[in-house]
Amino acid sequence: MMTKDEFKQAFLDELDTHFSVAIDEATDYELFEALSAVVRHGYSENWRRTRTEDNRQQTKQVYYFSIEFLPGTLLRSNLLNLGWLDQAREALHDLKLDLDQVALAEPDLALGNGGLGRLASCFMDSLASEGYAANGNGIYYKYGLFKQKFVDGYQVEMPNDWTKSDSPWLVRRKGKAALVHFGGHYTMIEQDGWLTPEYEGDQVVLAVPYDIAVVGYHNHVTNTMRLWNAEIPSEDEIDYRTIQDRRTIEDLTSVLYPNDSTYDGRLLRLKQEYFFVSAGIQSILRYFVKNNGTNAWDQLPDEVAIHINDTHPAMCVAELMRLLVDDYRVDWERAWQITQQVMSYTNHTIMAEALEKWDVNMFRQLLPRLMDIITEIDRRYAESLQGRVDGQIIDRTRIISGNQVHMAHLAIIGSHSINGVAELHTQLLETTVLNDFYNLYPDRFNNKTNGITLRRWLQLANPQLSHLLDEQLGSQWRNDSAQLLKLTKAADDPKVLNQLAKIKLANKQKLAQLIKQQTGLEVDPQAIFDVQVKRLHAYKRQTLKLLHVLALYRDLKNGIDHPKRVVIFGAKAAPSYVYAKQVIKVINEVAKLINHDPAINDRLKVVFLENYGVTLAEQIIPAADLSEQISTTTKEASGTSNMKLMANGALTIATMDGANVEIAEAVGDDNIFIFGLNKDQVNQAYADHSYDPQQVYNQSPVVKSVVDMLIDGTIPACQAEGKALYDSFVQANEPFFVLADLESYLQAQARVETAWQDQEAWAKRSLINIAHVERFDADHTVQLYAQDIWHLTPLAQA
Ligand code: GL4
Repeated sequence: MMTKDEFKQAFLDELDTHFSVAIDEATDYELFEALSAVVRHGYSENWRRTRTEDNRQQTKQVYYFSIEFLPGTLLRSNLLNLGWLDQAREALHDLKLDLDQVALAEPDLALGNGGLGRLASCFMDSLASEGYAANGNGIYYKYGLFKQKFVDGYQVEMPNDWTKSDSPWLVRRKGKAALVHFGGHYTMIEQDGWLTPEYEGDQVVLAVPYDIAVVGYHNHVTNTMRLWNAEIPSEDEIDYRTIQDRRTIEDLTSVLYPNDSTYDGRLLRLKQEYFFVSAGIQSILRYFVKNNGTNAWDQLPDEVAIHINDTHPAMCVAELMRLLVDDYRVDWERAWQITQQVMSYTNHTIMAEALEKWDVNMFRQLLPRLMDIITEIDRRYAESLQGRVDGQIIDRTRIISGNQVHMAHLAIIGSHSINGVAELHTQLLETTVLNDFYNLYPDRFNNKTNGITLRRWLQLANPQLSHLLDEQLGSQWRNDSAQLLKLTKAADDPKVLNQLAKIKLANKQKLAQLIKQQTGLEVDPQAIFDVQVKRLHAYKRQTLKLLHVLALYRDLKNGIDHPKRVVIFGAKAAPSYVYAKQVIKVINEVAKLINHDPAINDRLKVVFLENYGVTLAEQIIPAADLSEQISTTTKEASGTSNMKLMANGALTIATMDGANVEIAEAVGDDNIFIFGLNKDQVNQAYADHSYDPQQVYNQSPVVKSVVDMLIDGTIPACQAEGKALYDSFVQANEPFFVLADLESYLQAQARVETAWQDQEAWAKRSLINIAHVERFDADHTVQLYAQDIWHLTPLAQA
């Protein structure tokens, strides 16, 4: 344990050692670095010991392969998990410093796009906290997710050169580097009776790991997240003398999600995928061989689980086969059995564009040996089913067909477990997208509904609410979220409800300050804070929210009153996603119009905060009254902002999509606002093309009057974009059912307004939401993965 005074001394010592400055001369970043040095001392022994304990106990470990991670900032979460947060806060306070202020100097680690990457980081935190030996395996991108700015209402992307700030959390481990080979060609030669590939003309890249400690909560366990950087092998330096040459290697890990609209962009992405897969698997096998020698391969599944997070790391299947067969000379059949036992795969979306397929020729050129291994896996797969099932099923499920490599098929065929991320999503996988595979291998399919780490999303983001929970429940809920259910006992206690309302108001005041700082806008903390934060995508329907805003504006202009509301958006659009960028432009122009219209008199404000990311989410979410989860039913695999907002007492307005279904089940109909088409109606409309948006538009005066505002000159400065949105809504077979759901959505919003009138009843609903978030605690989710899929037992703690 560390006392406040010890912490203070350690901090001052670090400041002195690193920068030779006194507190009042130090910059915020220097203060942050000194703090992080104290924190590193706090976990370094645990980090080393976790590794040696894993080794000594021969604990089975999971390797979570993910092309994205979104850890955000680590200072306060490491302090929390070490059990030092309060002492650090007080020590800094004594020194006239504010920990939260200093913590703002830390840039977000943003090596992912959105929900998928953030889920990976929540899981890392939960796995360490539950005492599992778990390793993240990903890419050390030089440029993280772009920084978003708005210029004239348009999104502009700025490079995020995060490595410039020398993150104190990363440890470069050159000694653990691996070589990854691309291109060239090979011939099989016989060596001691074994056919072995001999390569020629290939390019060799050095993969150097940067490790980040993942500190478990109050349990002395510290795991590793390993990010691989592409470098020039030192023996090849001579061949890479020009900057141009060096770039061919260094560019490999430069950018997160290269633009895939060009051949070169796609090739680069494929290279990135193989790069971190090969380096990761080589390092796993090296460690295994060090401990077990080269004759104990049957034990591999007892010591190693490899998880394929979405299709990007699906090559894990083929790469493990390649290394076992080519390098370690394991028979194909035996290697295949081992591979299937080791691998498991999570599918994160039913959107077709995310089920990756690669052109066979491109694949072969970049990875000739791997292509042949995949061809052999595919041949044996087809052969094993021949005569047992309908030939068409074989054709539809093969890995290679139509001159393409189907990565999801590779992941499924090579894994013993395939899971979706919410009950509805898994059911849709089983009955539609992956139905053939489900019929072939029903036992491999299972659901693991997503979860969030309540340490970051409740304890750190909302200290006041956490304090109230301590008062009501004792502090046990911090270790065991099931305790939160006991909060329902206080659902009718006016004192508790009042405290809850006060905390929400205080959080809203804080957010109002941030909004003022960043946009210059004044917003009233007494208004409904209505929040939609997530990536910008047609299926997530920020457009529906926009149409609601327009409806409110029209009403207010016509003297029809509504409760005061502040609508808050946070969303990045993919740089090449034209439609999403048009939506941003229109929202920004609508915001400008409404916020400056004196007739509105502050009854409605629209705030689009720039550069949404983990840290901004931590500031917005605790201040939300209403959580917008309004995707087209069947399209959002799970969602996780829905869970974060719920944890902070926001009420949800939602379609019955993704994990919203389970949230509704947990809180009950009275405590959520559900609207819109259900899954059967949506699927029916897809099947028989019965959705006719033009008809909805013509028949509903409400719909027509709102949608027309996009093209009748109401909104200045975005004629083209307004028209683009309008056209998208009325086009034949419009796939996101915006107009179909609009009236139902407006009615649900009317129910929200009625509910808002009774503040105590609102607070009661809020309390019930908080109590039931225990169902979406990632600690629980990873336990289920560990038991059902990876077969891990927690480390016996030393
Ligand atoms: C996503 C889903 O879209 C999202 O619903 C889900 O919560 C998340 C984590 O499972 O995965 N799939 C992809 S691709 N990106 C996501 O955010």
